[in-house]
Amino acid sequence: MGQKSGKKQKDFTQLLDEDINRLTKNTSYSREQIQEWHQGFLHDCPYGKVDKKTFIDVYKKFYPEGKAANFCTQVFKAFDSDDNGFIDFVEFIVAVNITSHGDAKDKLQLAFEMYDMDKNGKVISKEYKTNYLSREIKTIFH
Ligand SMILES: [Ca+2]
Repeated sequence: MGQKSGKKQKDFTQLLDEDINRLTKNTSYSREQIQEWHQGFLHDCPYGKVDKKTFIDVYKKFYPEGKAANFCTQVFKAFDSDDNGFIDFVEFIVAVNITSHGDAKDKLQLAFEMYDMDKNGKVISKEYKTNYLSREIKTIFH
């Protein structure tokens, strides 16, 4: 779809074996969990990556009173480890894992639900999410 030829572009929708190996090595998640998250990630992000605008839009739902843009720019930068302007699945999982110290599975799930706004998966109160996420983000930047 109108992609420039000559430069090989990664297909962000594909979860390669090397990606899975990297994630199972660097996180506490199993291969099955990672594949499951990947399915959910693609459901919400069909191109397999999140750009800054989408990311900020999602965050605005948690922080409707403003400050979202500044705040999100920082978080986005932290997640986008190769600085290419997109958060891909591997970056997302690695970043979430970094912010998770004990209860990794629950925290991943919670973070993932940021991208799960349109699905009626689990019911967690908005207030709880907001408090939880702001605490997590403070941890990253302290
Ligand atoms: Ca990136």
